[in-house]
This record gives sequence, C-alpha cells and structure tokens, in this order.
Amino acid sequence: MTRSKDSSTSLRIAIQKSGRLTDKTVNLLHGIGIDFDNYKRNLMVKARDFDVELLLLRDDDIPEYVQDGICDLGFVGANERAEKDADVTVLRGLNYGKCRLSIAVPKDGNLNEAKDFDGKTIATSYPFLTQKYFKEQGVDVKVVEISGAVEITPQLGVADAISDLVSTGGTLKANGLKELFTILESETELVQTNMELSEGKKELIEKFLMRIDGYQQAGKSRYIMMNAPESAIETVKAIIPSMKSPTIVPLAETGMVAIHTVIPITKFWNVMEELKEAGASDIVMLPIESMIL
Ligand code: PRT
Ligand code: ZN
Repeated sequence: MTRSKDSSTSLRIAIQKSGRLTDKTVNLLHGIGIDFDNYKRNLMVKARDFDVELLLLRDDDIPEYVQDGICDLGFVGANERAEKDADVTVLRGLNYGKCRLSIAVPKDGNLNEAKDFDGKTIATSYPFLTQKYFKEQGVDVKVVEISGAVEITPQLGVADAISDLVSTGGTLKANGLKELFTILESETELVQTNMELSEGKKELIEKFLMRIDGYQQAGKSRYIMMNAPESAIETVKAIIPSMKSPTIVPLAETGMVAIHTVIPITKFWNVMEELKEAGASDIVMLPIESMIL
C-alpha cells in the first residue's frame, strides 16, 4: 500500500468520514481556513485555498494509511493509533474526542484487581492494547475480539469482563457494569507519516501547524476590553495575566482610559472581581478567531 514516490505536492490528510470525530475535525479545518465541499458524498475532496486534499476514511484505517504514507497527516483517536501500533509521529493532541479505554466488570461480581483476571475472558474491540495491558500485569487472560456492542457480552455469558471506550460511563452503567482500570487515556491526535516527505510538503505541514496552533491558542484566549480611571492603570496591569503589554487608549471623558488585552480564558472569572475593585468598569470579553504569537 506504500506510495512509492512522494511526487504529489498536495498535502494529503486523512479524516474520519462519518462518526464522532468528523464534525469537530471539519470545524477545525474550516476554522484554520481550509474550506471544502461535499465531503459527505466523496472519498476524496480538494480544499479551495490551501494545497490540501482530504481522504475520508473509517477511523480504524487512518493509522495505517498515514503509516504507509498514503496520507501525509491524519486526524485520529489515540486509541486507534495505539491499537494499530502505528509507526507515525504524533504532532499535536487536539483536546476533543476525549475518552479512555477501560476494563469493566459486572458490578456485583468478584473481579476487583488485575490478579483476579487470571484465566478470565475479556471481550473487546481493542485486543492488542488489552492483551498488552494484562501481559504487563503478568496476568494470563483470554481476549475475544468483538467489533460492536461489547458491553452486552458479560450478560450473554460470552465474556467475564470487557475492555471498551468510556466517556461519560453511561453505557457501562446501563449494562450493569463498573469501570475498574484505565488502560489508555485518549484524545484526537494529529499524526504525521514517518515516510520521507518532499521539502514542499514539509513547508506546507509547518504552515498547517502554525494555523492549528493559532486556532487552538485562540480557543483558549479571550480579548478583553474595559474602561478605567488613569490612576488605576498600574493596578489593572498588575491584575491582568496578559500575554503582551495591554493597549491603553484615552477616552473622551478626561482622566479615563480604555484598556484592551488578550488573556487566557481560564483566568477571566478570577480576575473579573479584582478588576472591578480596582475601578475598572464596562468589562467586555470577546472570542478570538485565530492568533499568531
Ligand atoms: O465508522 P468508523 O469506524 O469510522 O467509526 P467508529 O464507529 O469506529 O467510531 P466512532 O465514530 O464511534 O468513534 C470515533 C472515535 O471517537 C473513537 O475512536 C474515539 O477516539 C472517540 N470517542 C470518544 C469515542 C467515545 N468518546 C465513546 N464514548 N468512541 C466511542 N465511544 C463509545 C464507546 O465505545 C461506548 O460504546 O461510546 C460508548 C461509551 O460512551 P459513554 O459516554 O456511555 O461512556
Ligand atoms: Zn472505527
């Protein structure tokens, strides 16, 4: 399946065609200025303003397509990348599609610790990671690979326990199961092939990453504006965890200024009261589309 020569100049990126990661990945690509149509109907689409073509695949296939150099980059869950043991480079963790691969057991059963699993049967769609986990624990288990509805296998008597993805835990609960151990924490990752790439593609990847970083940073930041008396400038400056020096503009009203700056979103609510106490008023917070530092 390996592409023999890296002749094409377009960056080829694999994304999930239809599933939990699709909308967020498409939104992220749109957010960094990579626009394309009809991705629901085609297997491959070309972006309009960036030299990129997208390959729309099942998420299970993405690690291998990137490993083999069919695609240069891919957006895929760490769970799939790790299960396929793919030889790829993880460029970024993307903070969506978060879940964990966990071992779960019937809630009233007697399986509690790793050693209780000796000789037990575990149903999973993640045989490689599950087997590896118990091997590391020195426990011998039988792993049965099941492609869907893994959570009902204990009730059917097919398995003693399961190893499956969990996010809220609702599915486990609904099936009378409890989570015992986490094998892997997962989020969507941007992965790159380890195959040799042309200089042109390396440059495109740099640009692509710069846009992703700007977009991610923007998501974590807010633009804030406030009015304050000139006498409060130094106190306000000391309160705001600004990335750069704030912009200070005189207002028509004598002795008053407008202060503009960018702050991490996590800090906003903490500093809000302090700013008010320092004399700031009309505090406005705005989202930022993208930012390059
Ligand atoms: O068709 P294709 O093969 O592309 O898609 P798929 O059906 O294999 O995968 P999909 O779209 O369901 O999930 C894609 C990716 O989303 C996964 O590989 C994970 O990286 C990520 N993800 C995040 C999840 C979950 N959260 C998740 N909760 N994938 C699956 N689940 C399932 C889990 O298997 C279980 O059945 O949701 C159920 C548990 O959810 P809670 O909230 O009840 O705990
Ligand atoms: Zn899948």
